[in-house]
Amino acid sequence: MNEKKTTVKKALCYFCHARCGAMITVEDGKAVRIEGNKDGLSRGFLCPKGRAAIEHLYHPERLNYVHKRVGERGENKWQQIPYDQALDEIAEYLRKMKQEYGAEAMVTSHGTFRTNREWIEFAWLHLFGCPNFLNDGIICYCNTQSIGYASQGWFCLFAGSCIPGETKCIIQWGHNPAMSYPMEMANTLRAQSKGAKLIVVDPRLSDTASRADLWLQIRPATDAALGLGMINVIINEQLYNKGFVDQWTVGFDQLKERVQEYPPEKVAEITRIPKEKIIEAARIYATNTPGIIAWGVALDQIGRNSTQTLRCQNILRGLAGNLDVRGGEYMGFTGDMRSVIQKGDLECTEYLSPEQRRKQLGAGRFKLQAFPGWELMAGPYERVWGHKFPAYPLTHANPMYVWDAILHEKPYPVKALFCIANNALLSRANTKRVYKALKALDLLVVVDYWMTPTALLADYVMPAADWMERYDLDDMCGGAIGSVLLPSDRCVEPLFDRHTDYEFWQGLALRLGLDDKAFPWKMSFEEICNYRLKPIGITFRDVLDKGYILFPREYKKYEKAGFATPSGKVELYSSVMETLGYDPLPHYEEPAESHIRTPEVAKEYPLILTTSPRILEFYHSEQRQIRSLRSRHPDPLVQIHPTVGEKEGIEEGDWIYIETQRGRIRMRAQLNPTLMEDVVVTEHSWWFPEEPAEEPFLHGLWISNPNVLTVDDLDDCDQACGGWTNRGLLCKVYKVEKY
Ligand SMILES: Nc1nc2c(c(=O)[nH]1)N[C@H]1C(S)=C(S)[C@@H](COP(=O)(O)OP(=O)(O)OC[C@H]3O[C@@H](n4cnc5c(=O)[nH]c(N)nc54)[C@H](O)[C@@H]3O)O[C@H]1N2
Ligand SMILES: Nc1nc2c(c(=O)[nH]1)N[C@H]1C(S)=C(S)[C@@H](COP(=O)(O)OP(=O)(O)OC[C@H]3O[C@@H](n4cnc5c(=O)[nH]c(N)nc54)[C@H](O)[C@@H]3O)O[C@H]1N2
Ligand code: SF4
Ligand SMILES: [Mo]
Repeated sequence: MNEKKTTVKKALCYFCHARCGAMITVEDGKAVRIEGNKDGLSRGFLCPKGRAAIEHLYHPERLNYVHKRVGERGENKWQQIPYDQALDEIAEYLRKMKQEYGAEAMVTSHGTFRTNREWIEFAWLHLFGCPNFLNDGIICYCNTQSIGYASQGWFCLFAGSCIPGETKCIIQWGHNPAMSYPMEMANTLRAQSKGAKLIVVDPRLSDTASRADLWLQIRPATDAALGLGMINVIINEQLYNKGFVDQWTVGFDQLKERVQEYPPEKVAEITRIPKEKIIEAARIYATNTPGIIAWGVALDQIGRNSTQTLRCQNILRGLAGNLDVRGGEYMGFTGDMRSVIQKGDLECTEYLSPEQRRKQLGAGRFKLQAFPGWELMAGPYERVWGHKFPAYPLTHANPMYVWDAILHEKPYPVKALFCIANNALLSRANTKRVYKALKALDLLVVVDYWMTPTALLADYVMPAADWMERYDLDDMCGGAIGSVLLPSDRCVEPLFDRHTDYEFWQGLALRLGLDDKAFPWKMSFEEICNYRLKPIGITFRDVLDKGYILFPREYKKYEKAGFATPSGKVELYSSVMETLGYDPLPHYEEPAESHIRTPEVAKEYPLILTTSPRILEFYHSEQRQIRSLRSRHPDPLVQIHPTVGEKEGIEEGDWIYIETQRGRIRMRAQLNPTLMEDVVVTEHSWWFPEEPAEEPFLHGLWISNPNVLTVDDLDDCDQACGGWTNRGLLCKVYKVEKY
């Protein structure tokens, strides 16, 4: 009998941002076992999603071949064609489209960072001449990044910054890492057990809040007021780091004047957090240094208060002197990592003409996270960090403008949309409008693992290879960006006609003749990794052999080169915001819908809706097909207070409707006595692969998808970045009598 050929491959799990290390046993070319990599940064940890990766790889419903539409859009009638033929046809379409309408008539659409691919796609778009990259980053972390660059020339991230034993205070603000980043949670608790104070800001007692030393139960979407109140206390009680503030910040006096408008009593009224707790939180944060304010996605999703809250957080960090100190907020590239060719260096942004940049959809209104902001911040970044200023987290077209351009050809027609690693019908606000726009397209291409609701509307559905079928070299989230390199090996050859996302763009680039320009399109992905590493004299394989490279950290780098802002200092008063025409100091605004701003709406819809919390078993709309995961969490859940249950005759587990002015969905009720009485918390991204595919069902798109409820009016968006409001809307709930 022949012996089986067995190898063990070292890869990274890409089912969330944590990038846990995995060891995959491969027998005769087939992956048979997965375990956590004990020698990796994640110390052997794998959550249930990671452990289901083999089920995911070989799942019978995975897309294995290109599906080309033959029936009406949404009819679920397809022809199977070879991948190369599909690329030929799409390239031909793009050539004609560019001639007739210009390169800006296409848009690419993304969810969250799943592959190491966004920068490659930027290179592609810039060489093609298109400014329209659309990304859920607008409501997820990219605000944090752009505002961080504007305020102090870098953005703050928990991973890699928190050092148990040295970090003295952690604020988890609108963030529940117990579900969303288990390793971050473990590190938070480790730091707490070594003396750090843990403050959690959340309208409900989340798993993270239940471990807090101080829980601030906040009215949804009023977080900017809390930030301003804490700054007020820290300044008025003179708790700030005077040496740092005098030497390294600008705008202290204007800030001091502004925050006098936000005394703790007033902030208590706005946020519903008792005044004493606001004062206590400010004192704890300012006197327990070094400390960290972790990023939380809630703050990216509170519309008009998003940029304002994130500005406050950066100001708090500056006032406390927590920036770029050990155990505080680590920033920037260090050591040899400075010499590695960064993703931003390869984005070919300089090939996109100023004329094309100005066509970016929405950039005339929401300027900070688009080319106008990028252009202002690029100079200081390049001066301090010595690399090209990345476009990928910062230059976004705005979805609402994109839908308008598709539906009304305003300000110009958009004909083609490419959804890559994005289930747009589930992720974007106001699903009805997104649906209309997708239906009106000339060309919709979806690159995915599954036939999702979004894919069902496509002209071409391209099967994607997953992380076990591709290589990667990452520099995020396992540690701090700027000081770590994490490699991921290909465990098995791509199955069937699946291709990597890189091969998708490479195939189109070569067909469209983009390879005569700056990006090395003829290289394989592994060769590009080697190219990036060449300046430090190692190869991708060397990094794989080592497992990862953690570059030694340096702190207080600003003492040598200043901060990467226009003034070279931490800008408490932001010159970038001012130049773009926004308030250079933070302020508070009532949420889009509330008892105070829209009392007439509150009469019919008296409850406050937040559509959020992450579920350990699922990544957004993914994994609903994976039996081992779905069996642990079969139905969508909505949390309500027991008093609401009593009033509406709702019991635990009942199906209930959640309704806003825009529509209604149903979920199963969970009675949660720790909620504020009038707050309703839904899960998000629910669809049902087991429901019929063809229209009008689209795999249950309309049943439990909370984006049927969310709002996409431009006036309700964050005015600097364009993020819409998923948290802090008005709703009502009532029982589904028959289901
Ligand atoms: N109401 C409400 N809406 C929200 C949120 C919320 O809290 N409330 N959260 C928002 C946030 S923060 C985000 S980041 C977005 C997330 O939105 P998305 O990132 O769009 O998330 P998914 O819905 O999981 O869709 C991703 C799709 O990509 C596919 N995929 C996964 N990996 C790969 C890959 O490597 N290559 C390719 N080609 N495909 C891949 C998956 O199968 C899936 O169909 O949702 C946003 N929408
Ligand atoms: N298992 C799993 N992990 C994930 C994901 C996933 O889908 N599944 N998604 C990934 C992605 S893309 C993201 S963006 C992160 C997000 O991860 P988190 O930042 O942890 O996001 P959420 O769990 O949506 O919300 C965090 C907390 O915000 C609270 N909250 C709701 N509204 C408000 C408000 O107005 N103010 C405040 N202060 N708090 C509020 C909620 O009650 C919740 O406990 O998770 C990532 N990790
Ligand atoms: S925490 Fe994230 S990276 Fe780690 S195993 Fe789970 S899904 Fe994968
Ligand atoms: Mo996200």
